[in-house]
Amino acid sequence: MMKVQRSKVSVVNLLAIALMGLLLLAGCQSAAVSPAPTEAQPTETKAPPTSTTIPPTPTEEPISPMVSVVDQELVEDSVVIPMVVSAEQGWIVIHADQDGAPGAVIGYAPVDQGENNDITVEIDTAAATETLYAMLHLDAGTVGQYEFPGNDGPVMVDDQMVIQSFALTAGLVVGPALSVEDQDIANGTITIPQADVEAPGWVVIHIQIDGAPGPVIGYSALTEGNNVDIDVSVNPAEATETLYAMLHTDSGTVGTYEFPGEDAPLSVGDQMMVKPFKVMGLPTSVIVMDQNIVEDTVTVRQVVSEGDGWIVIHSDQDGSPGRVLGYSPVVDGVNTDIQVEVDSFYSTKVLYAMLHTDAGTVGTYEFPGEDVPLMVDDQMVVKSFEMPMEIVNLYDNRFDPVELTIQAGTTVVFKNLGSRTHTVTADDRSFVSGNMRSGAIFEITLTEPGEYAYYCEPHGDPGGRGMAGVIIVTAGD
Ligand SMILES: [Cu+2]
Repeated sequence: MMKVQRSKVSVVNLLAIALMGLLLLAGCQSAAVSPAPTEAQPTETKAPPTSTTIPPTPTEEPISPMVSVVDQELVEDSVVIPMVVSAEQGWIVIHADQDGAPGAVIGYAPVDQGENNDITVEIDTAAATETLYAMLHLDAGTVGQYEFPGNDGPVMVDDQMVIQSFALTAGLVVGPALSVEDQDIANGTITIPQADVEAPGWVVIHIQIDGAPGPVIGYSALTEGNNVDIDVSVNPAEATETLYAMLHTDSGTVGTYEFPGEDAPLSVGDQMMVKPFKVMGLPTSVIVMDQNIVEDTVTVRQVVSEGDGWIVIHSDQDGSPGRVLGYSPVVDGVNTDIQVEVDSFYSTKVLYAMLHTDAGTVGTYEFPGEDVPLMVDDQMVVKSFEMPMEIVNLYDNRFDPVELTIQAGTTVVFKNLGSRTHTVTADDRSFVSGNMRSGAIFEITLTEPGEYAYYCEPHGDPGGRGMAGVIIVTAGD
């Protein structure tokens, strides 16, 4: 084994010597014939100029502010701006689109001097539009505090804003959203700052009754998506001091407001989209709803008075205000839910609430006398209202009206305005008043459709003879 190894070593040594000789020969040949190694030469030529020009270049070049954007999906209520280059500390501000131009600011984030990458900006998604604008603003006021309107205006380069628009390709859920603001109503227009809907709808203005939305006094159509500064025409004399803006659907005939009907309030979960707001500058006015007299009391919902005065309830006399049934004092300005005690016996189905002055002895109602109706532009300030109940008067010796048609469920009040004693007795005796002296009242509520003949026992007979009448009850709503 040892011998074999030795002989091998000597062979290897010989081969190594021979190879070295060959390499040396080759080296001498290549040096003479082929060109020098390619890598060495450029390094030698480039090195000298680089070393002399590096230090001054970056600091002397001015920074050109720029914003680059990409269309993107809205993720976690934020957008990402890939790159912003700013000459100084500033803000990247996201604007919503308004009529093809930058509108409301919906988010912002600080940027440093120089290049900023992948800036995440949280935005108000309720106010976001499909098209958004990323705009470079200064941070000129208190550093780190976004002041706009104020010191932190847009960065201007050659009189141009540094701005790029981009689109939200997905993730933006439009509405429903609604915002309101307190405002002056004097011009007859209410402005709703914002209403977003997923399909065409309506923004509807309700007055306030019992602390909740009551009758509608105006509405405007909404287009699908984002709606801003929506004007709604209303009659200020019909407006309560607190109004409600409510979103309704446009479910029936599109473009026609149908409520009561198919254009019901829009709900999110179990919640209606409704917001209260206050109005200033209400004109002298009276608001009163149809109502029955309950416990000799009428409620007037709102009186806006010019000076102290009285709200006076009148009965109807041939289509105009007649006998005074009751009154309550009102003060200068807005009065809400005024209870007026009335003499219900002399009430008519139609009643009037009229604003009178308190011109004589203050606090004493003097009419006829000095407390005359308040006149605004030669007009009385008066509102008529109706009692849902029906009235049949008993005279000597007749019923008035003789024939009455009502809907099922309506209350009928019989009042003896005559001097004698009468009765209201159904022919089939389904209702019997008993003796009604002068001034007596008898009430019935008929719920079943049909024809109900009745008579006065002393002065008539069944079958419509003498002092008799009939009530026709139709099916209710
Ligand atoms: Cu009679």
